[in-house]
Amino acid sequence: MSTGMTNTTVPLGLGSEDVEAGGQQFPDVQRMSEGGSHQAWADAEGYLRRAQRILAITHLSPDGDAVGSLLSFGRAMQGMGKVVTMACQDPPQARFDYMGGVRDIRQSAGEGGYDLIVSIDCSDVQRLGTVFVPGRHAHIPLIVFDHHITNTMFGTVNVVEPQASSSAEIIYKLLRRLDVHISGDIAAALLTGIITDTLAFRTTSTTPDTLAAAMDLMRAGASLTDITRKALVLRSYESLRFLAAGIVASQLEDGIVYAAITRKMRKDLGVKEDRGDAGLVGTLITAMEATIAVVFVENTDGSVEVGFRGAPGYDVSQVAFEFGGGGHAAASGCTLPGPMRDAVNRVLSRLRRVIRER
Ligand SMILES: [Mn+2]
Repeated sequence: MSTGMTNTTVPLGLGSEDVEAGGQQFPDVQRMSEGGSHQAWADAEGYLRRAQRILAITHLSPDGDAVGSLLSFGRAMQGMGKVVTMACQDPPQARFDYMGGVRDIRQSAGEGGYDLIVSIDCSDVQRLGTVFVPGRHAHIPLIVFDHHITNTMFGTVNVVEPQASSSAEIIYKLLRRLDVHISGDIAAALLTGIITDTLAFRTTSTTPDTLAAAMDLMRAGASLTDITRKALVLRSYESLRFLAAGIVASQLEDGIVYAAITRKMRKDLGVKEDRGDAGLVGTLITAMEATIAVVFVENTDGSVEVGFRGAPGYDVSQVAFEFGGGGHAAASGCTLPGPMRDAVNRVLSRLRRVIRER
């Protein structure tokens, strides 16, 4: 689960039909298949085997699943003799430096001459950020590998499996299909994606297939304890203080626990950059009284980052999607324009409806 699932360019208030129409931006390339169907897998495999120069992109504000899936995919394709550019609009956090090659991830597509683009862990085309330049890239076949239920199916081929715990689990399956050797580095990157998106095998998305993949990756040399500590447990002292202040500032009303972190609060805490919610929303949903947790963080530009968590039985993916974002039933996010007060009011009134209608 990522904390900052955002979508800054889809205007607010779009109905799902509008967003789906927005997904059809590749008129030059016939859409071949959708969903994680046999056909989609076969088509994806065909494209990957034929490709020579691949641009692989993951989402902005990359989390462990984004970084781990991108790196493992990139390394494996390089192992198959392909030229691969791995790209992400925002550089990965330093905590992921233990993964070999994480500094090879570039912040733009470069010149390229690509014959294939691969999107990993992105639910819509906006999540590709500035790396994807429609004028230069829209005519190139695009394969989408993703597990977000809100995926808009924006690729030429869409391997979208919402039941998968993580995109890393899908990439693992891909590498097994392609019969590529899974080195220790690739295994560590894949296990990072699985561990971070399942919060160390604790989410409802964790299945026997997830555990089987993790077992196989441990056998290939990935350390469960080391990765769990580095990718999930350790945090900076600054973010610990942010978390504490957020918990103190939170309120509980009708099963909704929420916190609004203003620019002033961030300044007082010494948090200068826009760095998400430091895990605050994931902490708030651990309150027994909470059915939904939501955190609002005011960005430097005045926009408001919103993160949602739902207790089992509550679906927060649809709410985020309606506000132009996306995600999973249990974890989702969006970005709203300021001011903070308006963003809070709009979201809370919508969430109260979710609770009433359940
Ligand atoms: Mn993911």
